Amino acid sequence: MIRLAIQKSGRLSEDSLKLIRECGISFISTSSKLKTEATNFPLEILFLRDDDIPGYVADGVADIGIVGQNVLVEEGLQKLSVKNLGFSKCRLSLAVSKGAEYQDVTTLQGKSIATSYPNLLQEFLTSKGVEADIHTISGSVEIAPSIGLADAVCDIVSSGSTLISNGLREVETVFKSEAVLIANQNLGQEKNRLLQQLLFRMEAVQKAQKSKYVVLNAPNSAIPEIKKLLPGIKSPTIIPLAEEGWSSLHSVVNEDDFWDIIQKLKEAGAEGILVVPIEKMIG
Ligand code: PRT
Ligand code: ZN
Repeated sequence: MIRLAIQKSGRLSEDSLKLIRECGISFISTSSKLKTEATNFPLEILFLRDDDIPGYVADGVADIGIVGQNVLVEEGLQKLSVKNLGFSKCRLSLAVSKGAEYQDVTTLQGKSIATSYPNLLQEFLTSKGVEADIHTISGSVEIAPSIGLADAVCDIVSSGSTLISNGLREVETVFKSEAVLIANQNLGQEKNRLLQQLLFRMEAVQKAQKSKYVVLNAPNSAIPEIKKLLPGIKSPTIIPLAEEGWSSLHSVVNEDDFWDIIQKLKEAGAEGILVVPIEKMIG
């Protein structure tokens, strides 16, 4: 049995649960529960506040966990990180009042800055040779300048609308973050084996999300050109159609190149192009 800690309720919760389900692991989740057990994998899930997850994993109360890099690094536990998970992306940024003068980070020399991330901020300022007065507050950081508590703030930003609606202007990125899988460093053989199984499944899920399965019809004369556009996992599958001189081609394309490839396929003579999501991709 391996014990996984995830956030009970907040910005990480939904995607953490989704990832576990996409790994083919079933469990009954009730929002009031503190823990639950999977029905088809030796996994127990603990529901915690995100700030407690790195410490619990470091101490072995939980074996593995899902948490934002911002919290992990702020707590000085980045050595626990095992795998980036690609969701809950955000940045820790410095912001000043909209009308305030700002040239570069040296503008903050001697100023006061409110934040919930004093360690990340201190490290950033030190690297820039700036000394400022850091006020650590646990919430509602964005209102600090308007109530006269600080000259600037250092807070988590994703869309940027919270800063704008509080009359603030983002001026520096201090740290970029996404959700990560973390693990205790002395898991032992059995738990490590289960962790490797989970990692294998997570990788298959992530690969599949980045790929699309493409099916198309083409005249046989267009196949050499189309083959060059569709590398697939090895090479495309080609199946003859009932109609003489035509074939069906099946392949996998990367999400990043997707629109570009579809356009070129059409130009090369492809017809009836179907694009299908892939659930899992192994190897
Ligand atoms: O109760 P608990 O302690 O578990 O939760 P929490 O309130 O401390 O954390 P939560 O759920 O807000 O965030 C969990 C994690 O999600 C963070 O540690 C980040 O890694 C990540 N994340 C991603 C964010 C955001 N996006 C985000 N936008 N965390 C916070 N915010 C907040 C930010 O603090 C600010 O108030 O959203 C506001 C800014 O959002 P925009 O879109 O207006 O820029
Ligand atoms: Zn928290």
